[in-house]
Amino acid sequence: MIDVAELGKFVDDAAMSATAIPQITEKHPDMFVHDAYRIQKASIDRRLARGEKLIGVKMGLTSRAKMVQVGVDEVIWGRLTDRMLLEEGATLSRGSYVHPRAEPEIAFLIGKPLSGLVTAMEAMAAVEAVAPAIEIIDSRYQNFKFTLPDVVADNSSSSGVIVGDWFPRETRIDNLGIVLSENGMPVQIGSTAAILGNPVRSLVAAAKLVARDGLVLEPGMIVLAGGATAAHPLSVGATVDATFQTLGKVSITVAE
Ligand code: OOG
Ligand code: MG
Repeated sequence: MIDVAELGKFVDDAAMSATAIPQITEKHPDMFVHDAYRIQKASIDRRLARGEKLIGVKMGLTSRAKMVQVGVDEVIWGRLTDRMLLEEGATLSRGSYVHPRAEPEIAFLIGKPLSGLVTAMEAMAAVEAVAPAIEIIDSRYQNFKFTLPDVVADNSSSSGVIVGDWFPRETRIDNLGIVLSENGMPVQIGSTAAILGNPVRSLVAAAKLVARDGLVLEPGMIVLAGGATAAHPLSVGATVDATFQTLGKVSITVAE
């Protein structure tokens, strides 16, 4: 039997103390993805009860590069809270994470309520603005190893979000070159087209998946479309920049 509340506390405690934990499926090999989403919600409800605010959702494993990197080939989602927001150019503390990685992403700012089965045009009509972004992911599992239900229970590794300048909804985001650099050296090169062919498809998927949990993407919420390249590990002393064709740069520096 899966104890949703207890496992929600297990992943929440791991995130709060930056402690690596064994995969839940070691003890519960028969855990369903459906149970994992209930654990995710239980862990985030604990954060909300402590005063954090839900600010949006992140999509994950929406590019081939990401699926290959973690060995899970299904699109997943997680919840973002205000505590995960970092300022553009901020310095993060390596010690607050287990094994953080950076991913170049596209962020959508929701302008009108969005949920359920929608077309790409309907999804874009609900968007207020788009921006370049970096997501900091930090699986709480030992060695960054997990199965599909494990990663879903661990809020799809959500850990930090840095959003760059916002651009109007009409701005092209379908095939923009991206260079992810560490201390000026390119470490990942890609295109926003790697995100399901076009990041808007990730927003369509977000609307569909959150609806299953009775959630609506509300005005003011952020949706992260998923990493366009493999994620890059963050080490102390690194300044990581994601530069997007026409959208500019987002950066983060890592201290002890
Ligand atoms: C799972 C989260 C994936 C993305 O953008 O694909 C993700 C992980 O790789 O830990 O955030
Ligand atoms: Mg991501």
